[in-house]
Amino acid sequence: MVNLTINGLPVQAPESATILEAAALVNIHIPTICFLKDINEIGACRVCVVEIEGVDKLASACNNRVREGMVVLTNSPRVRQTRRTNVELILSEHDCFCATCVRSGNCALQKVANDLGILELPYERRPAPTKWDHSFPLFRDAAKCIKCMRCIQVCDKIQGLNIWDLVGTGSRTTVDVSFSRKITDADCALCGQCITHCPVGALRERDDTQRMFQAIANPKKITVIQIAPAVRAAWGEALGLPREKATVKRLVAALRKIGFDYVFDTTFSADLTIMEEGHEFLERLAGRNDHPWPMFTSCCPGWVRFIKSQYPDMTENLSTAKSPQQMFGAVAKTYYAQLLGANPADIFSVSIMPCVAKKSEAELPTMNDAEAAQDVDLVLTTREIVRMIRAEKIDVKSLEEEEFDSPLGVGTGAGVIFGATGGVMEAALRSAYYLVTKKNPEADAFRDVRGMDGWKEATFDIAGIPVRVAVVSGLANTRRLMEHVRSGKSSYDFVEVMACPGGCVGGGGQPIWDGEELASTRADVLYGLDKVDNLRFSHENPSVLKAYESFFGKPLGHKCHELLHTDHHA
Ligand code: HC0
Ligand code: SF4
Repeated sequence: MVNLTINGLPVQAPESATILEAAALVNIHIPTICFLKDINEIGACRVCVVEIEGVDKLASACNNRVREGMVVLTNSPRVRQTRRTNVELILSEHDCFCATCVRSGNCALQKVANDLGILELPYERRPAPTKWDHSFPLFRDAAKCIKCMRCIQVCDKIQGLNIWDLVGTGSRTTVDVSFSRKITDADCALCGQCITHCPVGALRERDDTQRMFQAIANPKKITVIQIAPAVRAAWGEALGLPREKATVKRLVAALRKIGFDYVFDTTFSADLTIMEEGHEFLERLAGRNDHPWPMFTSCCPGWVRFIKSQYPDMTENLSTAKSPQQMFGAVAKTYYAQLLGANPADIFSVSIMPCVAKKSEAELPTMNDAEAAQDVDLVLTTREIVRMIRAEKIDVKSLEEEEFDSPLGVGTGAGVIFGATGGVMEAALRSAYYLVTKKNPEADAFRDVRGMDGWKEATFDIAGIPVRVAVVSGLANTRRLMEHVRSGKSSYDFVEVMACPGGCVGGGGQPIWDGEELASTRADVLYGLDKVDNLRFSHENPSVLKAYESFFGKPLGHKCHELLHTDHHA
């Protein structure tokens, strides 16, 4: 421990602490913009400058460590003036049209500028012009970029993809797609982690809310919406709802108020996915087809984009099962259209996802096996549905909970935990065990694959067969695992991969809490829901069983192959 003084207060801090961390110990908060713990500690924005007695230059608090006897001032007149000038200079390079910015009210730069009482912009403003392919699901607005480097660092350190880089020199230095590539050619996985770690509005998803309102207003369209597992753990955050009030049933009520015709649950098709993928795994295990090992899950489109661009030779290892989102879309336009007696072409199938990559998954040419164009017509992120709720001025606090529609609104706890890293694996193992032994395991028997570790391994005994599994999240972790698998250093039977750290709960389409990682808290919500669910096994979902009985036939049967599986090569 070292002893120092900050603003006259004595502080004891660990030797490894930065000035920023030491100040927080005594509730002295130093403003930051570019700082991201363990990811971006470079002092680029120079908003956290402090004065250290005996040192000429002001120092950035985020990346300077404490020393014995240090005397620090965080708000001296010199610090105040320099911090203000630094923020004014950042603003001079930033498009400050806050009224039309998606991050207004949730922007680190806006907050610091407001807090410092900057009411005029003294420097000539030079926002960079912007050019972007507006059909791509991820948008970058160069005029809003403040060159904090967070996107570069997150993509590099957490996702191992290096999509972003610094380009240009001198005053023209800016951030852009690396190696002068277009974003569409850059192997971007579309995980959206750069968006959720951008402190301002320079990165965002393509906004599809206005297309959605148009479809709702079209009397010819029957809007059928599905809610992804992880959305239920996060949608209320940005609307000021306490977690216990932000139930999925209250979201169902809000969606009906907006005007969606039928509100369903992706957990239904998560259970359907387990039936298909579980049978597929057992077929591969029995050597009844010639796929290479291990089998990889295929439900995360960020991961599927990653393997296709980085390890194309291993694409064969992916399960052929479509993701729950896509299975749901196919079911909506076939089985459900039949139940409704509707023309599939009149069904407008929509999903709310915690994910940006899901927008591109829905647009894949291979995802249109249903009779009426794409399986899923439009994908909204959690943030977009929050914006729609706001636009409609729906007072979510006063809404009574409402039930999902039937029959595609029935899902199990196994489907709910899909939204957290390890959840797909756990759900699959619960059902694989049953399919092999004809007995249910203890529902929590496979809990060893839970938790936020980026790479987890376990071996489970299923009727005398040792099944070696791995669960990985975050693409840099995934790359490490892939190299181990490829070189033979690690050997598994079944591997779950989610592109976003912590799984979909930490997805790139979720509400943004600058500098905070909420994946773990949200995962706890999902595991809590599973724990109290009456149904915890996908193979016991009555709606799924009925769908097989009356429409799909057997798992892996002809109709299933046609509608619920895909060719990842195409
Ligand atoms: Fe996920 Fe999914 S769990 S990928 O994170 O498998 O987006 O929540 O909807 O499709 O179910 C996302 C979340 C889903 C799908 C499911 C899977
Ligand atoms: Fe999307 Fe989930 Fe994959 Fe992230 S982990 S890219 S949110 S599907």
